[in-house]
Amino acid sequence: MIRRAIAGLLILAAFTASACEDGKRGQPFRSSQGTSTAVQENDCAGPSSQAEITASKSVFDKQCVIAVADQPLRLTFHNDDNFQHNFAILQGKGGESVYASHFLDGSITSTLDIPALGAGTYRFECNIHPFTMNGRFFAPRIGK
Ligand SMILES: [Cu+2]
Repeated sequence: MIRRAIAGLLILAAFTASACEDGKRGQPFRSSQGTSTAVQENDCAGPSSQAEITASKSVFDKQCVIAVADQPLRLTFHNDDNFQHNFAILQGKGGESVYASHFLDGSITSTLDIPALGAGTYRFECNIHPFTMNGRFFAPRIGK
């Protein structure tokens, strides 16, 4: 019985390891200046005027969101927990807040209309759980 449990754990560990490797295959995001940033998440889609994010077990399912500079972003926010989270954008860690949604109840999906932000790299976080729920928010300039 114990031996079978250990075998199960080893299989799970192998799966987890390969899943991590897959996660590193994403193309690095390039800003309009052509400089490569360190983002490695392949679920970092964009630039776009629409994005989606899920809060579950007090973590976000993505570590980056890419809007478009000077354009609003419609963010679909799924809260899979049964308690509140929110979505805030700051000028870096501990920096000035440039946007903060109200606290969003658990087990619902909300549509957040985030106003246009100037070109740059920001930080997003949940104001209630900033240490476990955060990521990078990019607003690159696209087109001309
Ligand atoms: Cu939270």
